[in-house]
Amino acid sequence: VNKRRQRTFAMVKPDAVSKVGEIVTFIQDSGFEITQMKMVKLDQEQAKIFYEEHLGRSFYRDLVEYIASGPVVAMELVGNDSIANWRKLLGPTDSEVARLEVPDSLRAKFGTNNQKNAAHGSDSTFSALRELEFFFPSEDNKKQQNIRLVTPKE
Ligand code: DGI
Repeated sequence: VNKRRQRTFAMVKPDAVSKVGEIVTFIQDSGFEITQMKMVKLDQEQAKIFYEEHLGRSFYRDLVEYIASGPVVAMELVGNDSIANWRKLLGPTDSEVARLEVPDSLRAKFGTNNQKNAAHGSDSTFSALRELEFFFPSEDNKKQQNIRLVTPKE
C-alpha cells in the first residue's frame, strides 16, 4: 500500500453541524490533520453544482434541498491515504445501517438515516480536487467568480 500524504474533502452536513465540536475531536483523534475549515450556507444553485454527479438519481432533488437547508462545515483533511481512510471512518451511507454494521463509524455515531448521515467524503482524487476547489478556491478561481460562496442568510 502506498502510504502517501494526501488531501481530501470532508463536509459536516446540516444535521450534524450542532455536533461539530465532537466531530472535530473525532476526526483529529482518528489521525487526520484539519488544514482548512469553514462554515457556509449553500444556496440551491450551489448545492446542485456540488452534487451534480448525482443528477438523475431519484434522491437528487431531496439531497440538494437538504444540503441547502442549513449551514455546512467544509474541511480539508490531510493524512496518509486520506481519501480512502476518511471514507472508511465515515462508514456506510445509511446511518441506521452504519449503527448495525460499523458502530464505531462517524455516521453511526453522529448521523440519523440515509439522508441525514452527518458527513460527506470525496470518493476519488478527482472528486477531492473538485470539491476542495469548490469550497476553498485558489486565487485564480476566485477571480473568475464561477462559484460564489455566500455567508449564512438572515
Ligand atoms: O458517498 P456516500 O455519501 O456514502 O453516498 P452516495 O454518493 O451514494 O450518495 C450521496 C448522498 O446522497 C448520501 O450521502 C446521502 C444521499 N443518499 C444516497 N442514497 C440515498 C440518499 N438520500 C436519500 N434520501 N435516499 C437514498 O436512497
